[in-house]
Amino acid sequence: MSLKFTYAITRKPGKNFARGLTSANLGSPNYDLILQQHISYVETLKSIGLEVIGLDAQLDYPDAYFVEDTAVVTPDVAIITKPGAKSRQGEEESIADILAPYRTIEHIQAPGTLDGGDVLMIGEHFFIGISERTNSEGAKQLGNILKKYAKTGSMIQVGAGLHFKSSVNYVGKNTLIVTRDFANHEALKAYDKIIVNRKEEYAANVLWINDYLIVPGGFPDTKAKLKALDVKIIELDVSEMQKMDGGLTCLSLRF
Ligand code: CIR
Repeated sequence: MSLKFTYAITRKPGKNFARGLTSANLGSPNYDLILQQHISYVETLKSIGLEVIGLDAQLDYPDAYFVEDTAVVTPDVAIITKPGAKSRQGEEESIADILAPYRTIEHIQAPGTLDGGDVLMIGEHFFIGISERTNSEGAKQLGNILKKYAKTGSMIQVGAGLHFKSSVNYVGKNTLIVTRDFANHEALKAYDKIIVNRKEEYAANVLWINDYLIVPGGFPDTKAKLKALDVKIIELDVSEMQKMDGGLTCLSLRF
């Protein structure tokens, strides 16, 4: 199972990005530094062969550079989400126009809510996290849309952490990187696991893309564990995104 991505959509953080939602308590984020980190992220995606569709900042929506939450893109269809946080509802509207030339468009409808950060695609199957942002109605609608396109979906409770992908990600070779909470989860038993230690839980959010693994800088224990996978690892500093509860996967839509 190795899906090759061609495009990535990203959005520049706005000057007011620090007004976005956060529970991180890691101090105040710096605008110049987040811009630098965002440029490095975009350059990295380009360096591994992706065509990047870079969007301007959306000042009405300080969290809008976390574009992953606005859509779920499969090889056949782009499902435009209904973000669960009130302050983010509306971010998804402009994304539908960007994706329309590439995919059939479907929509999650109210009262369903769904954030892309809760959806993990592994080949033909999609795990859909039920979280503070994604409700079971939104997850059910996504499951029904996926079925139309011959894909399967299953729901999984997120518990701690903002999104499902804050805690669980696919890293190739039938392997997941997971926080301790998901280490023995029945629904994930078909996969081998790399378990991050309690102090490095943030590092469960890694981005597996075209045989590269992009990992957040500053998590040596997790990096050492991932090295055993024998994949090409690229480390990126995303400290300012972490301060806003976001990470590597949230910063792009890959398709
Ligand atoms: C939020 O709370 O919505 C943003 N500050 C962070 C979103 C991170 N997105 C993601 O994990 N997919």
